[in-house]
Amino acid sequence: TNLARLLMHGKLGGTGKLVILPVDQGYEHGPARSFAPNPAAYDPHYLYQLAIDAGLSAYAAPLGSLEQGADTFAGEVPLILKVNSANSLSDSVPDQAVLGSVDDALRLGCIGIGFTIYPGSDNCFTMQEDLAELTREAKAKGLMTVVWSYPRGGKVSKKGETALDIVAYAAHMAALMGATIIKVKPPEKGVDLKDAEKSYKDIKQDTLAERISHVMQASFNNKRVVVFSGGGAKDADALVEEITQINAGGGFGSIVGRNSFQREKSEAVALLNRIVDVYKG
Ligand code: FBP
Repeated sequence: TNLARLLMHGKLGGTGKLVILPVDQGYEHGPARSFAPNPAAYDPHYLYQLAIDAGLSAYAAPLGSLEQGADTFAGEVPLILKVNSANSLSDSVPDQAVLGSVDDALRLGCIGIGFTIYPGSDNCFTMQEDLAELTREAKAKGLMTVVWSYPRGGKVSKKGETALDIVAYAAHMAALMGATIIKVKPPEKGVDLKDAEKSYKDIKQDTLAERISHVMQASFNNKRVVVFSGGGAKDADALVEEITQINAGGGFGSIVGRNSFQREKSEAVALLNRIVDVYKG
């Protein structure tokens, strides 16, 4: 029912496709790095209103910012509570602190929780065990889980974080963990794991659409809902072209943070409308 609330909401309601606004970058990258390009976005109310004005499927954020508008905007946009976060001040191995709970999500009327794992990191087993426990509780209480599956550390090279074999592996692990929605980065050409070349020799990967198609294959042959992140600031036409390929490859949608809230409001809504139109076909 909560997944349906998301899939029936906004401009993509009923199409089976989705676009989510995620705003946890203030925590992950720092406030000025995130919001200086468009200072209005320091205000959590602005972010709620952006998701509403653009007719997006859902808005995802950490506890403090969701609490700032959950009453004012009650019922206007499905909410996802991002329950864990990394920060850019720490120099430890890639890790996230769990800062919110399933009960917080219920209290705020959210449809689900969001959780990041860093497969590869020395802390990945603890993160995955935390996710398993929270997923069990979320499902028992009727909430969905959105898993940000971002390989990082361990055998994964810095450049390899977005290599095709690594992204497909990340999506597959999230599927096996029972994620309702899987979030990965758009895959690039090439493999990163030493012994992956052989397995990939017949997998087409020249175009982004082909690479997306393989990620969808790794997600139980298209049976799981997989969405792709927008990444750092990009030219609008380049982002729309990237999303056209994601759609052509069978991706279910996008999570677009910086490329929306770092633009001035009317420009952001215009770009998000173009993205929605791509997914509407
Ligand atoms: P963007 O569209 O801004 O890339 O947001 C997606 C996201 O997953 C955010 O939720 C998160 O803060 C950020 O990217 C993390 O990216 P990274 O770990 O690469 O810094």
